[in-house]
Amino acid sequence: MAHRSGLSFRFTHAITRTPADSVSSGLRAVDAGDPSGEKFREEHGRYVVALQEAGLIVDVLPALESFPDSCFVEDPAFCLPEGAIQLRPGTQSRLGEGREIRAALEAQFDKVVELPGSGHVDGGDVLMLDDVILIGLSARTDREGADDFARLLGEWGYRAEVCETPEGVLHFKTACSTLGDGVILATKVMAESGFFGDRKVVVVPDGEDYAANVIRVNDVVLVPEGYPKTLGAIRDAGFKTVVLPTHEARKVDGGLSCLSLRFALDGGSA
Ligand code: CIR
Repeated sequence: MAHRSGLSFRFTHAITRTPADSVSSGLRAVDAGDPSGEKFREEHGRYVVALQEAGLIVDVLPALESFPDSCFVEDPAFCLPEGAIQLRPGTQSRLGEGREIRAALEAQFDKVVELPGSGHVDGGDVLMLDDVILIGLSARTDREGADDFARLLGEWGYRAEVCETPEGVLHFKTACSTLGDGVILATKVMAESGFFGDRKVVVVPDGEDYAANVIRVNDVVLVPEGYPKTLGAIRDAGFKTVVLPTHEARKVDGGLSCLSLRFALDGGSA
């Protein structure tokens, strides 16, 4: 795959979904109290505005009460400039979310295909860089799904590599993000994994692992509120930042990347 400068952070559009009240029963590894739908919608509103201010046209889909985790739209799909892939999330309560987001993908892309085979991939396990797409095996993304996804990406002209998400980490991108311009932000464990080759890695300072999940959107990096050491490290590396509250999302193991599908249409990734 040829290096495509900006592929991983130059975007024109995003898809999001309003958090439902049922998010109070969203999946989580550790119970830190239920998120409130109302407070989550406030935080989500600020997130949508931040994406718009970063230059994106944002499609905000209506809340889906029957799927408590459906505001985490990153997991049931993956978007590239050429088209979108409807994924098959790897946990029972989220399996139907791929079908639910299909129409929104078809409204944006001429080409929409479903992950082949019968394996599972959560979009949270897929890290797009400018020269490779990393797919993390996890409790949600299995070997069959990852291999079939990598093969499909290969047919579309992309190089994909399958990696092992460290034990105890929900999704690959729970522990790392691209800051763009060849720089990765990663937890210490992830930074030491070897997945990032000789790329520059900004290591998340001790005690702030949650802040490894940020998103670079055009000229800014969106960073969760409450992680001053990570914010400083990202700024020191030369990036402009925007801080956003993610307190409700965090209660159900969600972060900034999970809340949108971001993509470039009409050559916006060039
Ligand atoms: C879940 O466990 O599926 C949701 N409560 C959180 C999903 C977060 N998504 C992501 O990291 N991509």
